[in-house]
Parts: sequence; C-alpha cells; structure tokens
Amino acid sequence: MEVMSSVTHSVDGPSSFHASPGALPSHKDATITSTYDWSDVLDRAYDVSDSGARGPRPYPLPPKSRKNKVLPEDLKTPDSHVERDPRLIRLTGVHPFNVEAPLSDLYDEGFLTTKDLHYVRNHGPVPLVEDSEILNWEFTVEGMVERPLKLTLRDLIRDYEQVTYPITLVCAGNRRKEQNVVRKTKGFSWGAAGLSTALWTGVSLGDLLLRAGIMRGARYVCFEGADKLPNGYYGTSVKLNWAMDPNRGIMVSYRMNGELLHPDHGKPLRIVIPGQIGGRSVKWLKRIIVSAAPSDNWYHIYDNRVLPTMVSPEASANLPETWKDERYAIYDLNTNSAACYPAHDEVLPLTGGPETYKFRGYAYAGGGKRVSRLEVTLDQGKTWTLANITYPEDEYKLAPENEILYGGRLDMSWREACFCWCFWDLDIPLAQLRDARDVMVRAMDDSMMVQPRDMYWSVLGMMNNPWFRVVVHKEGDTLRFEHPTQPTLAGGGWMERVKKEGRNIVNGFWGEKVAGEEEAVVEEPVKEICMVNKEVSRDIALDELREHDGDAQPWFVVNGQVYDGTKFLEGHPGGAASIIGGAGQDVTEEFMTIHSENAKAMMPDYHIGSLSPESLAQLAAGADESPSTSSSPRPVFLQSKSWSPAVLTSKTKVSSDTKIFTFTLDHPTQIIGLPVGQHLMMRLRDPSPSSGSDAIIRAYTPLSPPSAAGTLDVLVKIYYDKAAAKGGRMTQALDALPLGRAVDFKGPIGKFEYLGKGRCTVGGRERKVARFVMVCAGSGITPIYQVLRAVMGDEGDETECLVLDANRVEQDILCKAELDGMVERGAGRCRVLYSLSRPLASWTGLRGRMDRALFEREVGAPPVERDTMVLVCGPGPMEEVVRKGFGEMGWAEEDLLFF
Ligand SMILES: Nc1nc2c(c(=O)[nH]1)N[C@H]1C(S)=C(S)[C@@H](COP(=O)(O)O)O[C@H]1N2
Ligand SMILES: [Mo]
Repeated sequence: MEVMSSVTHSVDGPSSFHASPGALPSHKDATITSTYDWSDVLDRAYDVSDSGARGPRPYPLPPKSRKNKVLPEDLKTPDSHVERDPRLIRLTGVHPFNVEAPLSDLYDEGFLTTKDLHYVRNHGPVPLVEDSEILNWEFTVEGMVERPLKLTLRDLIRDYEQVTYPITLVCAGNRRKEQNVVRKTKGFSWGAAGLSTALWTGVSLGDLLLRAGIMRGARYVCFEGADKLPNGYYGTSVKLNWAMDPNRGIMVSYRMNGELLHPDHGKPLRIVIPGQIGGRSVKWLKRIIVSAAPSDNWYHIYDNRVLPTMVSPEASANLPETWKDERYAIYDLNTNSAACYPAHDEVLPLTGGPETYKFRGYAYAGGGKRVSRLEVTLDQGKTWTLANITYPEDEYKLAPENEILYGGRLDMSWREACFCWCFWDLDIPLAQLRDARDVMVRAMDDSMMVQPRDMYWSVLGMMNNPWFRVVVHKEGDTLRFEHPTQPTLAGGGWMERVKKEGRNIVNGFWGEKVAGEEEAVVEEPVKEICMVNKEVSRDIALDELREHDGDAQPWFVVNGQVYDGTKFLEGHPGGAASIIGGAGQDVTEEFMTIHSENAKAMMPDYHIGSLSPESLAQLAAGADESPSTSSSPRPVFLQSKSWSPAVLTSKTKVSSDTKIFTFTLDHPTQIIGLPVGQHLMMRLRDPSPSSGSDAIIRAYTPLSPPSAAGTLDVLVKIYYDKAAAKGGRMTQALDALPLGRAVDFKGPIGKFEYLGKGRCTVGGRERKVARFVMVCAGSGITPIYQVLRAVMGDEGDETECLVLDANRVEQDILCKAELDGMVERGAGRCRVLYSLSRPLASWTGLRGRMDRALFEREVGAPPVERDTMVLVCGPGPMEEVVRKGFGEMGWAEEDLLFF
C-alpha cells in the first residue's frame, strides 16, 4: 500500500497547491477498478472493535441509534426506500423530506445527534443506492485540474488518509419561522432545531485536489449531487482556498457516527464543510469540479443567499443580477444561539421546588470561530449576565496520539477552529424570573460579533439570529414559558400571538408596545422661545413677590422673571388653581416641562419684571420650608404650592404597555385631595445617564376614586423607545423606577371639575349639563373615567353619558370590565362604544379610527333642548379630529373640553 502524505495541514501557502511543472503526482492511477471487496475495505477502514471496546474514551461518542422502518406516509413517495424516525417534524408536508427534531429531543441527545434525530434538508427525492453498490459509487474530480480523477468510494477509502472529527451542520434556514411570522419569506418554516452534530469520517478534500493537481487560475470548487431536481442536479461551490486549508476541515465523507451514511444524509458519499451553512455540504456527491468562477448551478444562485432586506419576494423574481451577486451568497455561519430549556409551554411551579431554574441551550459561531460568551438578560437588554459555556468539542483534543475512530484518524489536538455547537446554562432565581417579562440570550464569537437585537429580514429568510427571546407568563402560582415560534405551521409562540393581537413584532420592542405606536408622544428638541417682554425692566423685590401669593393677584417666577397671572386666571387651560398654586413661587421646573411652545410664546404679555439673583436664591431656600416637610400628619396629600413625596409600592401590568403604579401616602387615612375631573402633577428625575438628572414633570389623572385614602393609583401608558422614535421620558423613567422610591406630586390642576348631579365648573364658571359625550383613546380614558364613575356611581344623578373609546386592539382597551359594568348597572343612562383600528375578525364592535362619519352617526349636531358637553382626551391627532369633526357638525367651542 502507498504511503500517503500524513498531515494535510502542511500546506503552507495559497499558491502551493497549484500544480507546477516540477511537482509530479504522487499517485499514478486513481481510476483503477479495484478487486477489493466489501469486507476488505471495511476491515481496513472501520475497526469495529474500536467503539467502546477499549474502555471509556475521554470524548463523547454518539448515543445508540435506532432501527427504524419505512413510515407509511413515505410509501407513496419516491422516498419509499428510506427508513426514518417518526419523531422528526416534517416541515414541507410529506415530501420532500425536510425535518427537524423537537428541540428538547435534540438537546437531550447531547453533543452528538443520532442519524434518527439529525435534521434533514432534501430539495427532492433521495437517490436510491443499494448497499451492495456503496463501494462502487463513482465520483469525479474534474475541471481545472492536471489529472482528472474518476474514483470509487472504495478507492477513496483505500488510497487516502481517513480522518474523523465532530462537525455541527446547520441549515441556513435555522430559526426561519421567526422571519416568516414577521413577513412571509420564500422559505419554509424551520424552528430552532435545524442543526445537528455528528462524527464524520472521510478524506480531506484538499488531499483529493492535490492528487488531481490544481491548475493556475482556479479559484473555486464546485460540487454536484445525484439528486435530479426541477432545475437540474443540486450543486454549489466554495472557494478553492478553503478547500485547501486544513483549518477549514472540509471533507468528503461516507460515514456518520460510525455508520455508513443514511440515505437522507447522502448515502453513500457527501461533502461535509464545518463552520459553513449545511447547503454547501453536497450530498450524494457525484462531481467535484475545480473552476475559475463560482458554480452556475441554479441552486447555488437561487438558494442560500441573504439578499438585501428591501428586496421583496415579488421584486426578487426580476433581479437575476442581484441573485448572482456572490457577495450575497452565504458561506460561513453567523453566530447564533437558542434556549432549549425551558421548553415552549413548559410550566414551572413557583413554590415547593428548587429556588432556581437552569436555563439551557446551544450556541454556535461560523467559519471556525468559537463562541466566546453567552449573555442572558431579564430586563430586555438593559443588563446582562454571563452564562456558563461548555465545549464538548474540546474533549476530542484529549484523545491519545494516533487515535483511530471509525477507521479515521482522530487528531483534534492541533485544531484551533471550532466546528461544533457548544452548550450554555444559567441558574436563574425564581424570584427574578417571576418579575421578568422575558429572558433573552445572545452569543458573541471570538471576533466580538454579537447576535443582533433586531432581525435582518430577507427574502429567503436565512441566517436569522436575533436574540432568542423566551417570554415568561405569570399564571397563578406558576410560570409558563413561551418560545418565539414553533416549527412548521403548528401554532404557538409569542411572535404569532403578538401578531394576532394586531401588534407589530418589529416595532423594536418585540411587538409589545405597539398600541402607542401612532400615539406616542415624541418629544421634540426644545426650541428657544422668548418669554420676556423686552420693554420690561422692573426689578422686583422678594417681599413684593410674596405679597402676591394668593388668588387675588397671583404672581409667579419662571427663569428669574416675574409674571402676573391675574389676566389669565379664567382662560388658563390648566385652570385657575394651577396658577394660584404657583403664586408667590418659582415654578420654573413645572412650567417649562408642562407648557407648549405656544403657551411659552404668550408669556411676554404677562411679564412684569425680574428678580435679583439674591432674591432667587432666597426664594429657593424658602421653598425648602414648605409644609410637606413639616412633621404633623396632613389629612390631605396634595398641596397646590409644594411637592409632596409618595413612595412607589407596586406596579401592576394591565395591558401590554400600561401599568397601574401604586403609591403609598403619608398615612392610611390621608386622602388624595383631588376633585373629580382634575389632575395632578408628577415629578421625577430622569435616570438616563445623558439627562443630567433633569426633573420630568407630567400631569396625570389618577385611577383612585376621590374617596380613596392611604394610597394613590395612577394608570400610565408607557411609551417605550422604538427604532423609529424615542419613547416617553417620563413614562420610561417611571417604569424603570424601583419599588420603594419616592415620586413627587403636586396639585390639583385642571379647569374642569365635576361637582355632581350634572353640575360642573369650567374655568371657575358653573354649568349644568344633561349629557356628556366623552371621546377618548388609549390611556386618555383616565380623566374620562373619573367623571364617568362619579356620574354613574350616584343613582340620583340623571346625567347621561356616551363614551366613544378608540383603541387599536381589544386587549388595549383600558378599564373595559369597569366600563362595561357601568353600562350594565346604568339602566340605559350610559353607553360605551369601542372602536378598534386593528380588530380581529371576531370583533363585533366598531371598526376603524374615529372619524367624522362616526361622530355624525353616533352624536350628530348639538341638541338645542339639552345642555351637552363633550369631554375629550387622547393624543394630539385624535383631539384634532374631534375638534374639526364636532366643529363642522355645529358644536360651539365652549361645549368642547379638551383635557
Ligand atoms: N445533493 C444535495 N445536497 C444537499 C441538499 C440537497 O437537497 N441535495 N441540501 C443541502 C442543504 S440546504 C442542507 S442544510 C444540507 C442538509 O444536510 P442533512 O440533510 O444531512 O442534514 O444538505 C445540503 N446538501
Ligand atoms: Mo440548508
């Protein structure tokens, strides 16, 4: 027998593998018809005694595989000769066979996957090869080579050095279902089990190519399989340079986990390429073609590519040049990871068991890179924890010298590249899990590339690798976990759920907060508005200011300037109370944060003078002696002239983006002190590092009824930051505020008050109404709800109410149960109409946004005989629609009240 060059990694430079006139072939005739028979070859190539007979090995061996039968569903297909494991999930109907194992089964098999559970990607029928013909299987090495080879599998085993090592194959479509939920791609729905690891035995592709002798100018190696498909034989190519690089580990293989190849995995011969997508590892290998250009095979061009994300399925049909662009072809895998435990829908009791749960899963990187860290977040990426990682692949390095496994030399000791998946785990305390909305994981590789937060959608849906997100559902005394998707058309997973709820999964927040998408308060940079009257030059003394601290002639200070609010007491949208509340004080903070540019532009009219810096300092010092710091218990919490702290004691989620924040007041009998229909101001410090700890002040209407004592409930819709726009500073800061922290309140403010039995005051003037039309959207329900509850809660009150409440989806409707309860008990006095802009098919209520037609139909022109007031609260654009619509129907401005 001929002695082969023993170490393939002695290739020392890119040009060294090209044949030169001086280099003579070491092999004279590769196309001999051998007289070796089946058993000869097996004896040499597969030492059956080496599987375990020598005692335990320091590296993993595959679990025992099963003896399967041809399944009934395959009998009527061209694959009727293929025995398969019934546990595999078929992703493309019965045929062709494209399958993945249930994710937990795959994980449970451990580092090595049996042929039974190894994923399969077949573009068409499986070629039939009789066992007796395996060794006679012929294939070629042709194209730009000096000595074209035609050889049999027998030759390959007999004449070349055999090697064995573990390799993880991953289909480029792994996790594609997630892309399909976002938007249908041209690919079928893989879950997260489109990958498997096996011990592959074969011959280094570089050895074969060297034997054939590579011509100058050659740059690619094309492969072609025996499976005839609608667009020709399956084929693709890789770079020649990689084929020659021992670090890349590309092999021609005929054995998987010690067994001759299963028909689904390429029986009898295939290419196996570590670190690259499975699509390049051509099965049923017939031809190896060395070439100057990449493969022109249809499957090389129209499969396994990541086109730019804006190329739609429709547009892609007419872009041949885009498809051919080699830069879009996928070779190396990208870094990816998934959680396998908890499994989808796994339920975890919170009590009676261990205090932690071990999250576990897999990760891999491409091109021989190592996964260098895996991080877990329980707060949507704000903070991360390192998980433990194990690399079973490294254990093969411990194999003794000259180890032969399955007839192939197992020598991983010199390898630096990683060809396999690794496993991560992290014990998470139940106490933390309970408070988490979700658990997300991301892996990083040793080139410091980290999995992205957001998906890169592309027309073939390949290489999907955003953070793997497991949603945590609190259900009584248990937690239930929800994976992003389930493979195939089977329902399940948070992505489909969120989508069905009418939300946008790619809103940058996993679809969670979409209700606010169009309503979000986008804060624009503050323009400089001139608030002083240049004509005014009067210096005002502190004492004089202090004389104006009542309701007669209220003066107040903003930015060191003094304003007289007297003329505006009536017209002030925040009501006279808020001006009087600031009388005699420096109200810069709340004034600047609450008022619009328009309001600020009005200020020169009220400007009367300025305060000296000394006076300002004194004023600030005096503010500290405000009543809120006195020790005697106050019966009423809210004070109009000073901020009163209350401690945040709980946050209760009531919809995807809305929470009730509960604050504990000074003592259990302290009442809030907020008249019905009025609002309070809330002040907290912006925690974001770039904010300089600015105070943020917003007005809210609490949920607590006027009779409430001891606590204060505020319903707040949180406007989260999104890819497209910044969210709300206040609401996000509030959301991030830990329990136990204090927030400041002040009030009441507001020009409207409901006194009961149809009596109300608007801007201090009393008015009696017979009917309210209340128009609101989203969290705009809060002030409306206060008034409605007061009206409906009093049986002696005959005022009628019609509520028009607009939302996106049913789940977004706040206080729905309470509203419906009021309608029920109200005996016709109250009607509530919900209108949804993104309803499910099953929704029987109103559909669409609020518009003129709706107002026309449900409200109409103002009635002459009965005094009706329209109360409005919602985002700006909605309020504009109401203002315009009602105006056109003949409603007078003073009958419309915008909260
Ligand atoms: N001849 C041939 N080779 C092929 C394919 C195929 O359909 N025909 N599918 C490819 C794809 S896309 C993948 S992901 C891998 C899957 O290998 P497996 O089925 O052994 O897991 O094979 C690749 N090689
Ligand atoms: Mo694939």
